[in-house]
Amino acid sequence: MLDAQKTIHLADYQPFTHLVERVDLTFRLAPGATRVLARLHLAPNPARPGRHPLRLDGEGLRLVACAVDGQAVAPALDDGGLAIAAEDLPEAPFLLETEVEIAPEANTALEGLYMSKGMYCTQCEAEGFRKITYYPDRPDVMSRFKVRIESDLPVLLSNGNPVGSGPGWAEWDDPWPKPAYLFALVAGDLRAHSAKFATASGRPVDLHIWVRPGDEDRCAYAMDSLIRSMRWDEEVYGREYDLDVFNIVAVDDFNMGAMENKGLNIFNSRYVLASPETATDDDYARIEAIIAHEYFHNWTGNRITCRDWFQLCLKEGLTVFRDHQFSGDMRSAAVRRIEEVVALRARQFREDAGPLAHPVRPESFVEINNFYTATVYEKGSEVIAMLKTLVGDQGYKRALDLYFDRHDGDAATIEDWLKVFEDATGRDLSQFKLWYSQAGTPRLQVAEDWQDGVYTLTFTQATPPTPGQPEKAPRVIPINVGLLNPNGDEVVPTIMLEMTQERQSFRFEGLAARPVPSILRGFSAPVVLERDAPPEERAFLLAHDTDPFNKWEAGRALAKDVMAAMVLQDAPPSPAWLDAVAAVAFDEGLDPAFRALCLRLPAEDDMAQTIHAMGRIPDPARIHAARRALAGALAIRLGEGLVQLCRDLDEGAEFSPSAEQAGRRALRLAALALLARRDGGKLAAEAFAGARSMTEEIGALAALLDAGQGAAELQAFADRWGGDANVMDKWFALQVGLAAPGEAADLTERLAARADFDWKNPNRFRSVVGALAANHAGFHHLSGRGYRVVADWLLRLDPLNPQTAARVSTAFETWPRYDAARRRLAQAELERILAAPGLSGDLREMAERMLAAGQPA
Ligand code: 0A1
Ligand code: ZN
Repeated sequence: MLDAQKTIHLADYQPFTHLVERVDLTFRLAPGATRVLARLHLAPNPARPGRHPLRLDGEGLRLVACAVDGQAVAPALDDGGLAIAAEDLPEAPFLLETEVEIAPEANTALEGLYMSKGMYCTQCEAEGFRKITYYPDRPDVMSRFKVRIESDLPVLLSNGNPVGSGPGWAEWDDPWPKPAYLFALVAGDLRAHSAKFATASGRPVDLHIWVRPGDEDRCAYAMDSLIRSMRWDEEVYGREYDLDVFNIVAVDDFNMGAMENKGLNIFNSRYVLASPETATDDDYARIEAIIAHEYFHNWTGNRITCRDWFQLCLKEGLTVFRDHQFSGDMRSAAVRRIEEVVALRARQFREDAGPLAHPVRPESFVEINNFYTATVYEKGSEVIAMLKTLVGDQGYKRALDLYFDRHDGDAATIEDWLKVFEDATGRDLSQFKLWYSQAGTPRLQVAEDWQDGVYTLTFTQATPPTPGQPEKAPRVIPINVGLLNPNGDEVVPTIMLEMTQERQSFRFEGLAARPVPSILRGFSAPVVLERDAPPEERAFLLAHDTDPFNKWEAGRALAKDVMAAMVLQDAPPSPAWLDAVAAVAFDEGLDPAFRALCLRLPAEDDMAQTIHAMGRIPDPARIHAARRALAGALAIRLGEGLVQLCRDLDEGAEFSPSAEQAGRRALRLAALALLARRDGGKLAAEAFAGARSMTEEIGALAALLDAGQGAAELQAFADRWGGDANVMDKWFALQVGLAAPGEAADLTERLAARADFDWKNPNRFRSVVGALAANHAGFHHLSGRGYRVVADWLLRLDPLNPQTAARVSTAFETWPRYDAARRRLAQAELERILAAPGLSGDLREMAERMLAAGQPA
């Protein structure tokens, strides 16, 4: 199976040979030998005329029995599934019954049916159902599922509505046809946190969040987020929930964040459980966003699903876009937008600039699990944001209404999606579609001209080559622009310039003075704006721009200019930048959350990306030193004002996870971290000792570690939280993330030797190995130890959990950016991975794609 890596192509799509009209499943649960009985009501698919054999996917199953219309048959079996010859099948509808045996307790890959701390659970997206039973495991085969679970465990859950239960059994019926990837089953000794919801049309819904005993009191925020999500989807998209119950289950062993199984969402417990003592403000925001995301999938993903996995962005891009809208409505939209863009640049722009770059809708893949990427999710969402900007709010609403009307119950494509926009708005989207097929981040250059009262902006777009795509055609780029007078007044409020050509000019007439342009407001397109603005102009926009995103962006661009000059020219920290940031930091008219964002320096990896894009080779050690020096200079510039900030913001009010309080805490902690560089961590140590929330506790600890202090506090933290895995993950990640470049790899190994380093748990693995990969200067240390330690752990994890190993391996995706010595070291580790006997297909595909960047084009 592992050697037969097959590339799958979008162009080869064909409907499945058969329809699955109904499915009845019975599970007899036992850890070492679970029996799965499947009754598939099949019929020839009129979309595939002629007689066809029946080929079902199945992996790692022991077939016990197989019958067609009650007659035993012996299908052909191979590593990928079973086949029954056309001659052995009726030409009319028929019943296929199979019985298989599987061993959930031996399933370490966390895909299919597996066990986590005594509880059974499933993960079927993308192709996990084939590890449960023989089935056409593809999203365009939709069917009605009835499930019977037999087990002595007290809580037995599946999709849909409960239809019966008794001692040792329960039955579930899902009235909505669905693909197998949305199937779910959970069985365990669980406790519920419950609530009731009435939909807009009056349907009562029982809501339950199921957790391990003892965790019930940490579900309130997730439940509140769920209820707000349900209401929001009704109010904003007119989408109601469609079952009598909605269940969420928290599990500790989970490869991803969460999963939208119909009526039975399964979550990584870190995105459900929260209390002020254990969860940070960022955790609360993420829980709110992920609960919303999974809930929103009920319409965008479940009721309308994907025809094939190439269309993944159809559900993911749209659902991310919807969860962004939701979070923007629940919190400060401006602050959320800035955070989205920071994440987009850190993850998606990075991916787009390296060997793993691929289009939002890829055209081929080997292992679909490797395509749950920032490009499909985050860029997929940005593409929809652009569509909305182009067609306007009303056009977007009409298109979405048409999408739900026209495609409810379908397995749809990007063509279907774009067609509803064309039909609803009359626009031709053929050029826009390039956003789905062309990889790479467009670079946008701007030239200005001011003559006789006419101001002209001329844009030029170009997209660098990406794997398999040397040439790119110009795309449609909505560029939101506003113009300011030199006195700071806005003379032209935001307008959208629609760029469609490689080079294009836009004229503004009737202006009394040469304006200052504010370009790409709200980050209206996922492009890199290349504009060498003088520092005074950036400082001016930071002080005066009315668009909050661009106000922040001006400060960010200035910080990057300053850091780049420090790294490349040994320049000192620029006083102009220090003054500009000080003005924002102490401006009480601004939202504290916004001020905190302005105090956050660009990340080291982001700087490396920027320096690389300038055509220079980034030196991780110099970037690290420059960033620290810049923070030190800022701490001195802000002076005693920092103490005042910490005092003013310490209001001691009762804890609330509100965005308003979180913003104040963020600003206070930013000030505390800067102060720690000057007072040796005195105030941070006090803050740690008196912390009333996890945000403060971990924030103060971070400030201490960053200032080279905090050994005692680190120990105290572990003593206090040793029994809580989700909290201890923070403890591991924090130390590794903040370790000095030369110490990060050794620290990782020391921590990995601890008894509580349960490396088979994906959260724990990521909090240690993933944290080393994210420590830019530590991972890229010239000793090669960072690369070595990460590669060692990938090789260790791969045989047990290939999916998580493959995801963490993206640490290496930036290797082509660096100098020859580092490239050699990284390349050697990738080659070592590829040479490993028994390597999984997942990790092999990643290593091969990353190494291909070293080959001449
Ligand atoms: N569809 C889920 C994420 C998810 C994707 C793949 C998984 O296994 C390979 C698991 C979960 C979401 O978007 O939330
Ligand atoms: Zn999703």
